Amino acid sequence: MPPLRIDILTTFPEMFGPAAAGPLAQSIPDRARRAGLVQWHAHNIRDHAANKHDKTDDRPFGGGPGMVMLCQPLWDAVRAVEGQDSRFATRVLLTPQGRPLSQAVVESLAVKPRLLLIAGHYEGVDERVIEALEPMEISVGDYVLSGGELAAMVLMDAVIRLLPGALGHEASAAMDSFSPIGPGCARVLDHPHYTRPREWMGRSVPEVLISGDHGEVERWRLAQRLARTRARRPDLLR
Ligand code: 9D3
Repeated sequence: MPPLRIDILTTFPEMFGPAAAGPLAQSIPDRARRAGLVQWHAHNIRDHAANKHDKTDDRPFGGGPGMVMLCQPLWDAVRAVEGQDSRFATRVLLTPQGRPLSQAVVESLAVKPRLLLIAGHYEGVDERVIEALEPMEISVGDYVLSGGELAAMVLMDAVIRLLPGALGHEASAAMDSFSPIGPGCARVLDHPHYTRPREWMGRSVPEVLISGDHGEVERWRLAQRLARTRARRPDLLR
């Protein structure tokens, strides 16, 4: 299988660093990249600006704060970058107006051959280029970021760890039936975890976990998961 190719279009490509040394060059995404499961490239939208001052944005028609991403540089950047590879690219615009990112969305993206992520530091993108590009529009949650770049990295991390071979054997086996989130999995939070020492600053590990009774342990963990979900995330239980 050829690597998943991810292109990011942004006016701050430096935020992604070199693939081998940027913020995603750690842990699981770095191992996946080194194993040839994924490659990513950050491109500067500014390089495609056809105007005098390499402008990528302008003031909004109708007035108001902030700047609006111009149609032309983004459109030309998408066409140029998509032309670097013959495979179809799934276009994703990171925007506060997008569909909330979920594990189901992440799973749907992890099976694509190519992703084109559009992120920016601007008040918005000219609606006409969104209509022309027809990207999926995705938000990473109901809070305000300074731009879409960190949202793109969140999406990348979530997608990359799902690529076959990205997780160690142990971790991927654990995914199947015990992952607390995602379709096909129980919509419940995880149970608490403990390791050595048995007592720390006067706090003991729950007795059941050192009893050696695996059936009791599983029943206790399930009860903990349900109780925590009821208390912290009742929305997950519908
Ligand atoms: C006053 C209107 N604001 C929209 C909520 C303006 C605005 C704020 C922040 C416009 C863009 C941004 C930059 N954020 C993103 O590009 C972004 C984002 C986010 O802020 N939160 C969650 N997910 C995402 S995905 C992209």
